[in-house]
Amino acid sequence: MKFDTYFTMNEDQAAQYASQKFGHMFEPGHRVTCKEIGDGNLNYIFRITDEVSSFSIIIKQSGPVARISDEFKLSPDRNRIEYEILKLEETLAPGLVPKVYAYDPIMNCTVMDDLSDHQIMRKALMEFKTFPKFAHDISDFMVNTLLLTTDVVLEHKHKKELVKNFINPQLCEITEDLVYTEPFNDYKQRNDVFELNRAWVKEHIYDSRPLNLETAKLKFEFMNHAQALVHGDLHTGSIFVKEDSTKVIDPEFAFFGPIGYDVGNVVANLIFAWVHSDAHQRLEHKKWLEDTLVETVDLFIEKFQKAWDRNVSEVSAKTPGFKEYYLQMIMRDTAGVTGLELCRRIIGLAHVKDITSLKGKVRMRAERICLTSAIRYILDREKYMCGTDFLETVIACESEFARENDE
Ligand code: SR1
Ligand code: MG
Repeated sequence: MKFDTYFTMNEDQAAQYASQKFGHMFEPGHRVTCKEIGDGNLNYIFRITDEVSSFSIIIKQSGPVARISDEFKLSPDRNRIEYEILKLEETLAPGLVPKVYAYDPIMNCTVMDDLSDHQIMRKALMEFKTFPKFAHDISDFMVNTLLLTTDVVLEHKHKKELVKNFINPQLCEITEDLVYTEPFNDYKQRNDVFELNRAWVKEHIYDSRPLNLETAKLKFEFMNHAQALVHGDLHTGSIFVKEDSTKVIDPEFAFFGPIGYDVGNVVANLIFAWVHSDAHQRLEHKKWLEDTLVETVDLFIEKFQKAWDRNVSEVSAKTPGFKEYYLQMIMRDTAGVTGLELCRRIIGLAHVKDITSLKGKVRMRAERICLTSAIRYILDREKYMCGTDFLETVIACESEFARENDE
């Protein structure tokens, strides 16, 4: 096999491919085995291990359709986007992304570090683990990859070149459909709503004119506000963690969009972990998540302001008051996206295990706390200025649910 024509590989073929194309990365006399370990919605992840030295690498291959459903036809060029972005992010946020070694535009594969000493954060949080460095690391990652790719920092023509290079229409279309459109009207009839909340969702989400109007506004902001190079899918399934390390993976949805898209995804996914810990009565873990949520938002704001003062030289951006205006816009978008992500993972096609692992009334309650919070984040998004503002909403919605249901 020459691997000079694209096809999607099985484990044996991936092992052969690794030996033939990337044999130089292993010791002489290596004998590689391969296991497909992907559990995401889109790609194939092959772990290639040398049985002699135990050294391993990851080969990520993108297929022509999504794993979750072949309704989604996708250009395998997303692999190039991912490779180039990981390279760029390593320069902007050193140590916070996996190292990438090669990209093969024929087989649509990227070769990168095996992070098997880390764990996917969603899974780790569902096992009630805590990560003391997380808020520091993720706020560093966001400030550095986001502020430093805006045109308040970059030379304007250079920034426009980057916008062109990372135009990502198919993956953006998935987000436009799955995050911004379908959860609010089910117009493609592929939402998947938990039975005990179906009537509630119809009344409070599908039939809410104010919510439909505000989410339409947010959708066109997402499509038209080329503010910074966003990761585009920064949920806890895109973050690897261990006690002293955080690595952000999977930037294939990246494009120039609103900064709040990334920050809001992080906040919403901490809230999913929070309702999960609450459902299991793991109150200490729940408290750690509350502190982490507040700290993540507040550190983001604090570091963003400091990085702004260090890096911004653009003449208009230096106008007194502009930094505060800009940050307020980011917080408003963050609140909107927090609400959108909470809705879409509960109502839409692509769910999260924090919620789907819960059963019966426990799941119904967790979903309702998320959804009532989501509505507030979206409708009142101008009011969110700091971490505590975000936390107060979920706590208020939890209390209201308890009152209304005589708990
Ligand atoms: C068809 S892809 C569904 C979801 O999986 C990805 O991780 C993104 O979050 C996308 O929305
Ligand atoms: Mg992904």
